[in-house]
Amino acid sequence: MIGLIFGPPGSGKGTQAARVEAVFKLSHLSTGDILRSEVKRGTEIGREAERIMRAGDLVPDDLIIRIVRGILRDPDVSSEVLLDGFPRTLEQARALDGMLASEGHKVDFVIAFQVPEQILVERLLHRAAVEGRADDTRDAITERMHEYRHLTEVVLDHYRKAAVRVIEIDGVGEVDEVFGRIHSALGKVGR
Ligand code: B4P
Repeated sequence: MIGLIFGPPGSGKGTQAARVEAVFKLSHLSTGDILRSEVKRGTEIGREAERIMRAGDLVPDDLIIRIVRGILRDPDVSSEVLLDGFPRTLEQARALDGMLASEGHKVDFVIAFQVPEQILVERLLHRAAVEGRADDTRDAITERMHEYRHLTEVVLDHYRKAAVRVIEIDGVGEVDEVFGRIHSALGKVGR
């Protein structure tokens, strides 16, 4: 079972993925978390990614595809996975489809959040005040929204065209309320 959690920056991907993982027994794999951990450890990948992430840009496709391929090939990683923040470009989506097809799998569902941009910006600025994440500055947020609209949004159409079940979730409201919507929608698809 391979699920994707998809949406613009600040839509609640990481927040809700942790809950979906706990309730539906899927392994949560966040490319953003992986990159932040590489930055923190000062690895070669981290050094390459740090400046790009800080500016709100996407790291190069080949870098992130290499990371995800390595993880999905790891025999210790469960085959029941919830991918958070990946794929973020068409090239990443095609690479993921290829990796899964070579094992006889495909993406089973996409949870896609809808949240107005004004609310996204408010949430990210609030997080900036609380956590001080390097990419939650006003300039970086503007760039992340731009990258989402120009490079990432098309990934959803790619999966719609491939007849993958896309579960649209209204991401506005309390965290528990949003999770309730996901819970009932995933229940209906037999998770
Ligand atoms: P991510 O870590 O994926 O960052 P994000 O889009 O901001 O989502 P996140 O999961 O952290 O936040 P959430 O919406 O849950 O990526 C960071 C960067 O890494 C990217 O910009 C890029 O540079 C790089 N990257 C990662 N993957 C990549 C890839 N595949 N290709 C290339 N580059 C890649 O939450 C946001 C805030 O809203 C939180 O403070 C949360 O508490 C709050 N919130 C959530 N739900 C809420 C609700 N219902 N109500 C109120 N607040 C809520």
